[in-house]
Amino acid sequence: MSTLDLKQLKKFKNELTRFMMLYQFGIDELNTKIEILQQEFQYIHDYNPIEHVKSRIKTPESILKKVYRKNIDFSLSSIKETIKDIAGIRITCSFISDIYEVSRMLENQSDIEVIEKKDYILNPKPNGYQSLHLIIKIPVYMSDGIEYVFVEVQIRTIAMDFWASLEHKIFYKYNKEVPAHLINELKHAADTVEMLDKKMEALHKEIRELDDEEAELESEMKLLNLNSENFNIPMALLESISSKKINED
Ligand code: 0O2
Repeated sequence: MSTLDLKQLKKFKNELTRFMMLYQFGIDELNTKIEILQQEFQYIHDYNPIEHVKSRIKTPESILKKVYRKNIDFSLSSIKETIKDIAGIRITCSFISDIYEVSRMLENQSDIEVIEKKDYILNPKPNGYQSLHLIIKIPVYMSDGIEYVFVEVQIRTIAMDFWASLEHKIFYKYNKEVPAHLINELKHAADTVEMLDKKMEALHKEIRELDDEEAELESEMKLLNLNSENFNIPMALLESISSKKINED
């Protein structure tokens, strides 16, 4: 290999490394945002809507395959503009309502621009696939200025995730030619996932309403209303009265 070729190769390698680093930084930034939301939500609502978060960056081979498949111009700038899922984050939630809550919290951040939103929960794919997909654009602060990167965010429940990972394995095991009976079984399983998610959501709502009622009752018990004025009843007084009552009984 000539010195010139080597020099060019080294230059390209540096450019490619910087290109891939941008996506890693984009993911790091988004992970921090998600971590903050999780902690704040836990503190305010005493509840964490996110079960787990996974992230990945497409390998250069996988990017190249997409470049050929989509017939994209072979330059880093056009790849950056056209392939919007080089960086991906998957957020798994317990309940469907959490998916929309997490999505809303991310969409409301002023440095996040939502480029595309696909709601495969409202409109599942024909095979039964469900998830909420967002393509977002976020700024990455580099030493020589701001660069914007796209990140694909997939938000789904644990049950949807379970289904999608099995479907993915089956799809590749059969080299994308899945036998008809398995396609049918997967669709049935997806219907069960939908039913289970709805049932769990209803149970969760019922329990939370019960918690709210109990909390309301407890705070009401601590107040004494006299002449339209509220007075706090000291906790020690309440406790001594109730223990005295138990002893008498
Ligand atoms: P990987 O390895 O997970 O990244 P695109 O081809 O991405 O430009 P498309 O297909 O319209 O456009 O995007 P869509 O529908 O938003 O889906 C993108 C990703 O969602 C996929 O990425 C999968 O991760 C997931 N996905 C979509 N449909 C299905 C499905 O039927 N089953 C499963 N298991 N996952 C699905 P990649 O690039 O295919 O793969």
